[in-house]
Amino acid sequence: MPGKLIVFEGVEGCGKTTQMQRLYNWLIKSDVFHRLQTEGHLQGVVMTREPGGTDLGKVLRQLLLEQTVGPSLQDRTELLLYAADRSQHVEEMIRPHLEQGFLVLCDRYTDSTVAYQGYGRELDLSLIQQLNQIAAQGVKSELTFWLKLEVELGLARTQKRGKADRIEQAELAFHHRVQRGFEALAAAHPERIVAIDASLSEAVVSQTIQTLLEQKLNQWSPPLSTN
Ligand code: T5A
Repeated sequence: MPGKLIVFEGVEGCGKTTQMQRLYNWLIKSDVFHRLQTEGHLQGVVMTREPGGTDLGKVLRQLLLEQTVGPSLQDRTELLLYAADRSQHVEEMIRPHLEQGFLVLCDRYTDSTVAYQGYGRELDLSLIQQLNQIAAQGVKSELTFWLKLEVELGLARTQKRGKADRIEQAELAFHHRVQRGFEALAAAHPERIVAIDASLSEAVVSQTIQTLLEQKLNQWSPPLSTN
């Protein structure tokens, strides 16, 4: 597919949403993006997220994250709802944009299911892999920024924001298992997952991500004059 999927991952409060927005703001004004558009490599850039990247996804997001649903939501049901959200998101939003040549920036994707439902909820990892395959239908991240932050630091950041959602309220041990999931994923997929020290200031984290993406974009689509 002519487009590229770029994903942001990490534990609660690691700064994904902040960094995705900052990357978007930088990208649309950057020389590299302008060149890629002018040379016809890219059509544009869009931002999206999981859960909640489609109209159906917004309803599923409410079911998944609102505390009121918490006690009745079984772990396997939770897994299937995330898979349903992704299936709709890939078909309705991600794949069409990639086919048209867009850069798709996505806040969480398949790795979150492995980390949260696999490691966090301790559901069967091979089952999760199968479900990820069914939902993603071969659409894979080209580059994943793993914003690596201590669990306690991330939770402290989200607590400052106010009321915690259903998953943020899970026990501390759950969040540590999730972190181990991201560590295992990063070790297994060094070709795609880049760890970023998310304890640094927003501006420093942002600069690191911009530099890495710029390098990747130049690598994927070198300037025509050097071909
Ligand atoms: N989930 C998701 C699963 O369980 N399985 C799945 O398959 C999928 C796809 C999603 C939830 O669903 C779970 C994971 C999640 O629990 P969400 O609201 O999208 O819900 O939750 P998060 O993705 O965790 O989003 P958050 O908004 O809570 O965290 P972010 O996006 O990582 O952090 P951000 O950017 O909002 O920043 C949090 C706070 O920290 C500050 C910000 O200003 C903000 O107040 N901050 C910094 N402070 C200091 N230094 C920095 N460098 C900072 N960067 C940000």
